[in-house]
Amino acid sequence: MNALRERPTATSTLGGFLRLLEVDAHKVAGHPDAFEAIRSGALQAIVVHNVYEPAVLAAVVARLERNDPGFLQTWFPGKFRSWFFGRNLNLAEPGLPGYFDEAARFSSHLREAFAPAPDPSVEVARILSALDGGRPFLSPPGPEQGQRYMFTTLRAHEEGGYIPPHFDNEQALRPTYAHLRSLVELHMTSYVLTLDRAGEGGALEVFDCQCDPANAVAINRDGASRPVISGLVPVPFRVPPGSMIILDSGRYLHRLSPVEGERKRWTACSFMALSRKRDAMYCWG
Ligand SMILES: O=C(O)CCC(=O)C(=O)O
Repeated sequence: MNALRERPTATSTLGGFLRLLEVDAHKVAGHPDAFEAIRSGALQAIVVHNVYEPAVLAAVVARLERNDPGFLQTWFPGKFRSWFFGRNLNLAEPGLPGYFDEAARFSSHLREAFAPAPDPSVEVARILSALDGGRPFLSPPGPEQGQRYMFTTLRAHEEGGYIPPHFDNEQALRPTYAHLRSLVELHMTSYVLTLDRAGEGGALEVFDCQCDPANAVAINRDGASRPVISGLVPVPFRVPPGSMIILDSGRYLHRLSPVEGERKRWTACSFMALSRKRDAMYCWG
């Protein structure tokens, strides 16, 4: 018996600016232009429901809670009260020493954590690809033969954990992006797949405040031009376990509101950008 209740497809406008497509994972083949609509600015977000069944995720989260596969654990800056399984490219060492060996181990731990279900580098990639006319979604190649970046990272946000407002396009300036920048276009998007939701809080909040990729880089360089958000009411997403949101997080200012209560918020999250040849979407954590 299929444990999933299929969700109806819907489009809506939230907060007067955010155009959203909601679609069930079984129906994504009917929306091959959805990713292109994000690139063109006609859509800002897509929520895909039923990417994984609840029973699959319950087993995955139980394994993550005891770090059963032996993932590499790394941390957000302390005040964010959150950590990664895997290594976030923003927070890696410039020059990426050891990163590609870690990436190879991460990819087999990820497979193990989701087995017998396909892990996100397969299942999420398949769904994203269907929403982009069949374009492959895969981790970018590293500088040396056989190397690959981490397709994603898994994240745990504890009570009080948050991420302050930012544009993902700002990341292009980081020294750890030196090689990746040569492979991808500037504009980034992201997905966040909910593995387990916090009791309260832990919402991805999106502001009606945008900048194009080149401007995001300028804003990052010049703190004085950071956007003022007082007075803006964000659109909150508390995406249920098994569903994922794809967001134009490069262009739209967003943040993670503080997790409330003891239950951790577990997610898989990747950043994505078109390869310069436009023959793939590269995904990294
Ligand atoms: O976890 C989320 O919902 C947002 C993550 C995010 O904004 C980021 O990592 O840049």
